[in-house]
Order: sequence, then C-alpha cells, then structure tokens
Amino acid sequence: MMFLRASLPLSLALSLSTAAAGAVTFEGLVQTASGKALPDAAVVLEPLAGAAPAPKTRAHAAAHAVIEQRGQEFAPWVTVVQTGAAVDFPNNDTVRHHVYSFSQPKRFEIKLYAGKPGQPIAFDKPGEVVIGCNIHDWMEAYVLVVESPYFGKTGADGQVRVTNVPAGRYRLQLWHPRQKARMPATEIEVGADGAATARMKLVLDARPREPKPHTTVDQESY
Ligand SMILES: [Cu+2]
Repeated sequence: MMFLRASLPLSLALSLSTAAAGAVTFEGLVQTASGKALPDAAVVLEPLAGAAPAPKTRAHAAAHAVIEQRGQEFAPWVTVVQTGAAVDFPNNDTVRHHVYSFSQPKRFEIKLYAGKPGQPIAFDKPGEVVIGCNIHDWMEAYVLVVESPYFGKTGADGQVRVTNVPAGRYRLQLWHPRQKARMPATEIEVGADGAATARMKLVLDARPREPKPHTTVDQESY
C-alpha cells in the first residue's frame, strides 16, 4: 500500500493499476494525522487533460441523493455529488424542519415542512455547501459538489472505494468538513501496471465529527 502525506511534493506520481478493460477500482484508506481512521472524508479524482473520457457523463456517479432528517439530525452528515445532481430532503421526524443554506455555490431554503418536499434541490455549481435547520441549531449537513464523476466518501473504517476509474492521470483531492487546512491536490497516475485495483493510504489533518448536543427537544406538532 502506498503512503501519501499532504507534505509530499505535488509531482509525486504513484504507480497504480489498470484492468484489461482499462478501468481501475481505486481503494483508499484515509487517516487523521494521529493515525485514526477518518470517516466522512471525500476523495475526488479529477481527470487531467487527455487522461480520461469526458467526465460530464454521470455513469459512475449518482445524479440523485437523499439527505433525510431523522431524530432531529441530518443523515448522512456528508454527501458528495457531481455537479447537477438533485438532492431530496425528506423529513422523517414528527416535528417540522426548515432547511436552508447560505453557502455561495447553493443558497436555498425549504420553509417549515413535514414529509417530503415536492421538489429536490439541484446542486449545479461546484463547491462546499453547509446546510442547517432554522428550528434546530445543532442540525448540520454538508454537500460537496464536484465536477468529476470519480469520487467517494470514507466509511467508519476510513476506507473508500471509487469504481470504474479509467486509466490516466488524475488530480487527487481530499476533503473533510473538519479539516484543519485545505490539503494540496496531488497528481497520481492510474493504470501504470495492469492491476485491477489501486490502493493508497492518505493522511488528512482533520477532526472526526463531534455531534453537537441537542439544546432543546422541540415537541411542536403539525
Ligand atoms: Cu429542524
């Protein structure tokens, strides 16, 4: 397994692998600087010029995602989508929520509602979108909107898989809502040695999620 640190020079090229069809499964393990598995980290592979087919097709990325509200929390906390994806915000609680974002890539508001809103929200510009609820201050979710269809998010064990990555050169970007600094992108080469799986270990200096305490329990009925 290759080991990549944020402090390494950007020119570092790693020998990864390719399947017969030229598509590789990228597997990453993301850890904090102190060596703990880091859940909720986004790993994005952006094709460099001439490296891969046009990334605008969403063959490898869901064009639709769901961020539910349950137990007066958003779930999941972090969602990664490709530009143009639609996200539904179903309310599965018995209290109403008022979902909003003031983030530049997508300002929106779904006023006090129960059940499933009629329209999903389209995330059409790349960037980081922080989402909150006007009623419950502790509720927080993030949508990372990326241009590339090649991305994934780490699970509780810090592992991430990105399937069907065409051979070629990529800019690898790591992101986490609690990262202490933006990690410089690193260039990698996928498809150098003919294997079907590429494995990398990545380090991102970030704090894992610390849930905010619920300050009040809103028993409002509707
Ligand atoms: Cu709420």
